[in-house]
Amino acid sequence: MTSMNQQSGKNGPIEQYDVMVIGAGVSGMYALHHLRQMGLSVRVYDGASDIGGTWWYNRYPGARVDGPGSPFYSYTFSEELIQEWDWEETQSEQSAVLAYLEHVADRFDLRRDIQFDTWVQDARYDEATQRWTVETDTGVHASAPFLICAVGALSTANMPDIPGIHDFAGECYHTGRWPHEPVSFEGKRVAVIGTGSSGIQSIPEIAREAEHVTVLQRTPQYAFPAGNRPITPEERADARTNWDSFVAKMRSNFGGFPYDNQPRSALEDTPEQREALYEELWQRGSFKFFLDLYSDIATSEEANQSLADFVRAKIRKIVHDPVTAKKLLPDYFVITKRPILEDGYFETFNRDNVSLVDLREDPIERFTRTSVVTRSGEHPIDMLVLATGFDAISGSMLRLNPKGRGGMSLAEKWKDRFHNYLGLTVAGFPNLFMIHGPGSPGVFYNMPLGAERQMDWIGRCLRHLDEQELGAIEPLADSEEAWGAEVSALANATLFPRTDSWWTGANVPGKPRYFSVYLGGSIYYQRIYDMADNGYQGFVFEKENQPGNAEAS
Ligand code: N01
Repeated sequence: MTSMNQQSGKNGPIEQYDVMVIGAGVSGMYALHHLRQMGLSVRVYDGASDIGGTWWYNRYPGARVDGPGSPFYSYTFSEELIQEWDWEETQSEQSAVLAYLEHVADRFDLRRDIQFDTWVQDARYDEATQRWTVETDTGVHASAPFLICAVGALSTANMPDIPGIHDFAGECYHTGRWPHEPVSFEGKRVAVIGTGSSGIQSIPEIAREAEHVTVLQRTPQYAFPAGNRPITPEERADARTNWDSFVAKMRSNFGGFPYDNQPRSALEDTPEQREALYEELWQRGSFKFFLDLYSDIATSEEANQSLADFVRAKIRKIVHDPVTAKKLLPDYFVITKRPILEDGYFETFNRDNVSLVDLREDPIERFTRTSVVTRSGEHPIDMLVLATGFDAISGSMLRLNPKGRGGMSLAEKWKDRFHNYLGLTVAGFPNLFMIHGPGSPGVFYNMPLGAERQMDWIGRCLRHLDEQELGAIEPLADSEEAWGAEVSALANATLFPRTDSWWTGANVPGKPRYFSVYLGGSIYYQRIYDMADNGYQGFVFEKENQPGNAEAS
């Protein structure tokens, strides 16, 4: 393999690398480190001004890890990182996670190979040279045999298309594109659209400062106590002393966390026993709530109903005004939208300066320069917060829209479904790899660990190509079909596809509607390594510099 050099193209010099990576978030940072360890020349591009990806952009008030928390939402590739980094809280706030990632970037001198403030506008494959070329908005023209898309599963903001929204003359912020400068809510009338994780984390914070907050809710949410607390010195010492065994457990656990999977069905217990378990988990809080639940909450309607009833009763109890409480009651299967951790969200509706609009009965009609108008009337506002989420999982790949064989665009290929193989590769797009793309466990797995494991597989694949003097790898269309069927079969055995959510693409108008996450958890990693061990089953290879000379595997 080559190291970085330059060649001349018709538009000036073309930088040459072994691998180009798009995205300098958690996945792209590890990709860079891993590929460098392999002795490859790597260039990373990111539109942001520094590392961190989602943690660089999502600076809204209240932003915190809302998964199973620190210290297990972190890299595992370097033992030193756990030894030298002091996580303070179980649900670390955005600034703490970003500080950790900055430490990783410093520690491994990552920034020297990352080009920031650089947006990749075009990425296309050249069949004759078996190389990808990219062009950026800063005039960079670069080429490499391999393109790794670490573009983020939750990074393309979903902007609602509501009549008059662009006429609104007050301040307007999307939670996923929050300004770096402080935002003051003091004395302001703020409307928040969206009650997903971002809305539910930010609304209590905004309400503490603002004159008035109007929450515009399309779908009520089940939300669970975050249970954030300081990490004790004993826990920190335990993680440091026993890091290897924690990592081994994370790698074998379904979701990538160091906990035991719960084998018991909810239906084995009496209603009183179930209630007692739910109450215990509710009091403790944290994402561990879902990990310590019964095994069939996401598969049995009856089991699901028992938890849904429990949470609805909690909401009714917390929220004083019965009319508001009723609007906050979700009416779909619990946990079939991404579970949310909250800290004082439901209590916020007991404040005098907070009101709730149920958009299902009182929809937004339009915005004016100074207000939002719903069917029932006008709400004057100074600020609009869009907590409207993301074109998740596939959106950032489609925004990049790479061009593969014959100039075919990914948008064309993914018109009806996000065809891919193993959630890593796409037929017609040789030598392109995705991290946390559709068809992978991505957002259903510990994301830093998942990124490491997918990247390790990609690294091994690149080594295989090099050793075998192969120039290109690409999945067969049949392999994509079979993988897509497996993704859907796993999903259809659960209640998840039966609810509209960003997992199913229902939050973005016009998006293909199906559950595109691989629900096999840690089994996925076994599967992809088995395929590699069996000679990269389902892929087709080309010899180096002999395009068209394909060998099926
Ligand atoms: O986005 P969401 P999010 N009109 O899609 C509503 C991760 N995360 O940014 O439910 C009116 O969940 C939409 O309504 P509905 C986490 O995985 C992590 O909150 O589609 N409303 C919903 O209420 C999370 O799940 C962390 O009917 C509209 C809301 O906007 C994921 O990111 C923190 C609308 C969007 O909720 C996404 O969370 C935050 C419209 N036109 C998030 N369009 C941390 O770990 C959308 N909505 C720190």
